[in-house]
Amino acid sequence: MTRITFEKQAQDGKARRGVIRTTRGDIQTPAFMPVGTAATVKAMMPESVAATGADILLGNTYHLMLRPTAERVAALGGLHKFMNWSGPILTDSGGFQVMSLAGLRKLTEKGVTFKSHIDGSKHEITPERSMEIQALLGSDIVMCFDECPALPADRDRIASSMELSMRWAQRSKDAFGDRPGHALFGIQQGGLEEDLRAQSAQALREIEFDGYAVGGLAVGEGQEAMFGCLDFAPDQLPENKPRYLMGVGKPDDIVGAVARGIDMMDCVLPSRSGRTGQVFTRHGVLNIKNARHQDDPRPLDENCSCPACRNYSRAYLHHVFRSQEIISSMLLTWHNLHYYQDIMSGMREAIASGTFAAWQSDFHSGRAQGDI
Ligand code: PRF
Ligand code: ZN
Repeated sequence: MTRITFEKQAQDGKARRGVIRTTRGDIQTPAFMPVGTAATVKAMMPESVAATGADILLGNTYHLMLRPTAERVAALGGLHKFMNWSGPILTDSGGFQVMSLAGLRKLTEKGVTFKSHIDGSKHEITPERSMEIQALLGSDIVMCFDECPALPADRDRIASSMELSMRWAQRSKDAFGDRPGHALFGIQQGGLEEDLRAQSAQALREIEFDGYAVGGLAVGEGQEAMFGCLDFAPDQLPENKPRYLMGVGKPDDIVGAVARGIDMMDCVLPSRSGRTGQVFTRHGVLNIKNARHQDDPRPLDENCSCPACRNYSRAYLHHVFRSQEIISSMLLTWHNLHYYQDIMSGMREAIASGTFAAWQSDFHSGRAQGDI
């Protein structure tokens, strides 16, 4: 098989259930992609990440180009071999991470120059260089190089940024070339404006991509505004290709995005929160640091089948968190990733059986707003 394909198997309202077939394995959608920024999902062995139910990981151009460098990863056999993950990998293109992490940045028509957040050294990413790095890494799903303004921003700023991203999308496609077995995804921009989103979608459809991302959301606008945009943005993208919402989100953001026609998402939240003691459960969010857990023999979530919930009490997890033991990050990350994948498989089953609305109201009922 030489092409990455998407097959939509069922639809319930706007929610879609499908499968993306790659040479490294199938991705069941809606899919949640754990973030493995620096060639590791922090605190997790790759086989443990797979055991949570993840079909695909996300990696980052920005981090890997700085350390250990894309050339070194390529010389060592590519990112899959380097990090011992044999499933598909999607890589982000770098621009978004430059804007959020790098010091001293300069944006031109050509690309972006910046200083490394690690050692202050100077680097440049252009659409062409981003394609080259992602090819060196051996990424299965390559993202276009784009620019993402923080919100709120002036309409003029959002429009000119979107237009630049569309010129970069064409340059990304030209530089990507024809690489059987590897996919290139375009990224829609345009802030919260329906007409700018439509223009962006039209430009991307003309270039033609293997999949389409909704970029530029979850950058400070809040859930209500994000959902407002997701009420029209996914509909502007091709119906027969995967739609990926970048960098989202909390469990209720993910459910709301799938309800609006999104097929793929990624977020650091479940893994990062695992390291800071924030635990996601079907009843709401729990902070294991809280002293009220110190004598509690119950598991985090009695309905969860992850190792943290099967084998350990809240009291133990509280103790190892307070003692800064490494197993705390391992167990809480495992639980959070397992919970996220439970949500995804629950949604996939509900969409397939035409019961997504009921699943959604069940998901929202009995969830506390504050700490549980
Ligand atoms: N573009 C890219 N990566 C991203 C985003 C984007 O707009 C976002 C926005 N939520 C997260 N990651 N390339
Ligand atoms: Zn669990």
